[in-house]
Amino acid sequence: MPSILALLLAAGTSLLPSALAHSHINYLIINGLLYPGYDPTGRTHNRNSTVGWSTTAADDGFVPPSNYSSPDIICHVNGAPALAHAPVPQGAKIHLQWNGWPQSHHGPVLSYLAPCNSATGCSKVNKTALEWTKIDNSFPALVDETPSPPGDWATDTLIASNNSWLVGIPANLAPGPYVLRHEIIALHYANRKDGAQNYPQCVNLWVHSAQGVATPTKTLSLGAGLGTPATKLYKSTDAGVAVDIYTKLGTYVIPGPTVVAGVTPVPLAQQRSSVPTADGTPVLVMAGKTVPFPEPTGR
Ligand SMILES: *[C@@H]1O[C@H](CO)[C@@H](O)[C@H](O)[C@H]1NC(C)=O
Ligand SMILES: *[C@@H]1O[C@H](CO)[C@@H](O)[C@H](O)[C@H]1NC(C)=O
Ligand SMILES: *[C@@H]1O[C@H](CO)[C@@H](O)[C@H](O)[C@H]1NC(C)=O
Ligand SMILES: *[C@@H]1O[C@H](CO)[C@@H](O)[C@H](O)[C@H]1NC(C)=O
Ligand SMILES: [Cu+2]
Repeated sequence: MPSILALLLAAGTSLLPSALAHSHINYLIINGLLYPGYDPTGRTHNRNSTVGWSTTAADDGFVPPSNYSSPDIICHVNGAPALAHAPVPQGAKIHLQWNGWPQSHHGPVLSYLAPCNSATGCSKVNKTALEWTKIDNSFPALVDETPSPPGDWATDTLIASNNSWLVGIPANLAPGPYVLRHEIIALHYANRKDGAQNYPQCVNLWVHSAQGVATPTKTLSLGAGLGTPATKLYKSTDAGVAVDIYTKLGTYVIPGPTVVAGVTPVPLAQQRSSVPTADGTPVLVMAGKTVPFPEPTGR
């Protein structure tokens, strides 16, 4: 598909189907433990063991800039909270496994956290009220334009990492329930009106203190005015959204707010060494309680 797309782009045609191969997060791995994501394309889910938010994006499609102020930009089309949370120690690196990614769909890879501020977690959270803080912007998203644009982007690193991304949870993040909003912005059509494509994916996490690690001196508390509602993250006129990646850019302005002070994303160079193994028995957090992992269905 990428080569056909490249040919069609080169020919300047507008006869492309609107829904080419897209993707979702199939699963995540935290310290060797695997948690199922939500597959909108028809897999049967045991909602008790799925930490990925459900969506109705059955075509694995995207949210366009014209919908940046719609609730669909929060956690994808009709996004609804997962019941379960993956427990994650402060400072852990989370491996997010996308179900493939088309090479032509160059762009940045972004990650945000929003606290749920509830003893029962995120399963009933009001998504419009979530305040998002950026913890990763894939800096630099545009890696190399040689020998010719569009060149090498964060998505090319993601593809080279078996379609995965490593997100570091800040070591000093206040324990509790959070939604992780992970997103790719594909820019292959961003030179057209309303052409950028946002692929947001949400998963529930329950952050706890890491055993055997000194308590961080300064706790990172998110939300309460520090974060941004997802419907206010981007504008269709943003320099990093309305952009022609087929001309030489030199630099690229990553959309959205900057990464919160004191948090260092996993560098691009370390993304590629991310080949995880998953062989442990995970537990989940449901309504604030740690529970055994139910039999997953249709993994
Ligand atoms: C999900 O959990 C609820 C509450 O514990 C239980 O009643 C229900 O049977 C579970 N469903 C599945 C499919 O495991
Ligand atoms: C944008 O949002 C509107 C209103 O919710 C919806 O009807 C439309 O399908 C959305 N467009 C896309 C491409 O998702
Ligand atoms: C959800 O949050 C939004 C934004 O804060 C608010 O306007 C709305 O009333 C809330 N909805 C419910 C059902 O509480
Ligand atoms: C690459 O990802 C696929 C799922 O898309 C997975 O089945 C496979 O085990 C992964 N390979 C490695 C080396 O992690
Ligand atoms: Cu596509």
